[in-house]
Amino acid sequence: MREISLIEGPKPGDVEATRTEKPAPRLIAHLDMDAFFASVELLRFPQLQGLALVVGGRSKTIMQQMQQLQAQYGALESIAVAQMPRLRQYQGRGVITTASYAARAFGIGSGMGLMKAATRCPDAILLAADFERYREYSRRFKAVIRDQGLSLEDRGIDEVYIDLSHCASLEQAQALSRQLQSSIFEATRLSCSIGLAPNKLLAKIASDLRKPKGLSILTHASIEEQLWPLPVSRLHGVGPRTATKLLALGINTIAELAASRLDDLQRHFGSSHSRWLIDASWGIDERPLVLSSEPLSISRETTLERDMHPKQDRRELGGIFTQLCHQLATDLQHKERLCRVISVKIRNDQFKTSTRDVSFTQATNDPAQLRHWASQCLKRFPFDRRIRLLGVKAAGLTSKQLVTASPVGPKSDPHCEGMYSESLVANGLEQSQPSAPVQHPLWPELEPEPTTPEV
Ligand code: DCP
Ligand code: MG
Repeated sequence: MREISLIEGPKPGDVEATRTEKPAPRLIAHLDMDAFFASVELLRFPQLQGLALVVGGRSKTIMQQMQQLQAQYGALESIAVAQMPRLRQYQGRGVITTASYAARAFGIGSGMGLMKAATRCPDAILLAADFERYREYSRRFKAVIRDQGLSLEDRGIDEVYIDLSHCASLEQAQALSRQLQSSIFEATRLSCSIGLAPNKLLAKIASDLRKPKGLSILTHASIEEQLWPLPVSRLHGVGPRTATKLLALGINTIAELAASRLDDLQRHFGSSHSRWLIDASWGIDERPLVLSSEPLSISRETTLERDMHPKQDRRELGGIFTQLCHQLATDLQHKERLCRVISVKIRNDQFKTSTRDVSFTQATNDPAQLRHWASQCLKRFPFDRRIRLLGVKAAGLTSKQLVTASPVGPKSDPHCEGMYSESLVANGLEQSQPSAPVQHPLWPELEPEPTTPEV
């Protein structure tokens, strides 16, 4: 058997590379389910196997149509394919949550508007999302991994990092990964892809190299051959904005990024972001696994029925915003969590998504408190366009007991202790974009008075 050789490579121009002690070699697996929502749907609609299928949002029309078909045919698997809803029939503003691989061949995929997708693949079958069902399958596949005694970092509904550093060789890790794929398939009838690498950054890229049912290895030895030819956007953390800026600098591939000079990048991206970009291009990532089953954040968001004007639709928006905060508070209370960070997300009519967040020391799950902090974030948006989507997220979660026992007591004025930051978000990847807070006299006018903190 070959010994694992996955030790972090030296950083270019990094003085720390001269240090004598080597970090302990790690072996990390990134496991990602294949076309997750679509695959879960195929389990109950086997007649759609191999066809172009997209899962949309919670369209009432589609759900009613499916209920009628179920009543008519008796069982979901008996429904004639010809009778099922098609993308071309869809009218509305919903987006694709996922598309089957057959549908992706038409150039459609997650995040694309359903009506736009209909122009590319009008005959694709369209199903409404059933999030409760996807969460159940998510629990099941993660349970299979945990039942094998493996430590995992939960990264969301269909992906986890697994620590395989205990494996004596790469071959052993590969065998274990194959076995995991089989066990997950046996338990759920769903397939997944796994990437094996010395760190999370490379493991995440590796799991995407051979989908579906892939098992890929990405070590420092193969960076030149496997990592460098890829476009910079494949680095998890390089969003469309950064990718566009890099392209303007003539940097398209990860190899070009690796060959670029730190001081050149720093003129455009700032110091730590530039350092991160160079490190990432060399496959360097020392982030530890966060081996907790705790949720990292809880969020609520809604795509508005129509694009709303921040001023003219102020009352309606205020009501929707308050409702989101109340729903978020209920979610936190059900999970017995308090939060110390609130973030507000706004997508405008040009699909540009921005977030503003605020952190505070007095953890809370009180709806009025959440609304108060969310309003503080709201004040810092420029509001120069109509609004398409509105979201509120709670992060910095702690359990209620932990906070009660915490030595940090309530501050006399919890509204003066917020720390603010902001970002532009694209495809879920955040890019820091600091700027001065902009005071705005909009929806905060509707803000209810915060109640006394409950802790
Ligand atoms: N998802 C979503 N909205 C997005 C992206 C994804 O609701 N913009 C949901 C649907 C996906 C699931 O999350 O099924 C997992 O996302 P992935 O990016 O892992 O995509 P898939 O699992 O669908 O496909 P792949 O096989 O490429 O992983
Ligand atoms: Mg997936």
